[in-house]
Amino acid sequence: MSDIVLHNYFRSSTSYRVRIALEMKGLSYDYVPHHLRHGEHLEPAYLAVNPQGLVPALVLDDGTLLTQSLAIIEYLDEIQPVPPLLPKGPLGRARVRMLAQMIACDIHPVNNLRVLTSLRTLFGAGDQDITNWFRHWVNEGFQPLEKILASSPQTGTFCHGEAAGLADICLAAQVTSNARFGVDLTPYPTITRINAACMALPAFQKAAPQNQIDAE
Ligand SMILES: N[C@@H](CCC(=O)N[C@@H](CS)C(=O)NCC(=O)O)C(=O)O
Repeated sequence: MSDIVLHNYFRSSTSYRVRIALEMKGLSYDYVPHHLRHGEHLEPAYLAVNPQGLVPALVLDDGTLLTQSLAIIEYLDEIQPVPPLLPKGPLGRARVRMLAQMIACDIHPVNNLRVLTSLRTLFGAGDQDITNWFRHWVNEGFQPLEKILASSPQTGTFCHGEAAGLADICLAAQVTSNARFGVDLTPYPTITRINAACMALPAFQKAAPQNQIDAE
């Protein structure tokens, strides 16, 4: 039994973000899967853990609940500062948070399972409509992200310099989800290059959806 319990789902990109951070920090944790497609995250037992009915949720040994992947990752970064997931200076920190939030706040929420499900149930969307919707919102976010990354001298092997951090975690998790919807990455050479650099790192591989106990 670890001090940290992670409620999550192998395919969830926000769960993937937290798993990457845990692996990068070398923190051990108990993995509790909840099958989103089977609606397990909406059952009373899980709502008693996280009333929001979303994964990931981190439960600490004193019972403290933490939700919201970015808040969880920043907490992990503070309790285990090595390797750092944010740069030291205020401007660098703001830039990395900006890049992370372009994905976490402006792409992921509109492509979440419950949104895609509502498109079906409220508006009769079919599989192709859902795929088009998903691709549309990724492209809306990736076009400016590519421009910013490609034009900034602060971009290095990773989103910010030569070490992977919070923005890279969000980028790699989003690119992984994109694959399920066949998003064409050809227009995004910088994002593609950074994703490849991330996926060469053991933490990103170990945390990847296909390597989890609930993978299908
Ligand atoms: N802002 C939250 C989003 C969490 C979230 O939406 N998780 C998704 C999986 S990636 C989920 O639980 N979806 C369930 C649903 O949409 O019904 C975070 O960053 O942790």
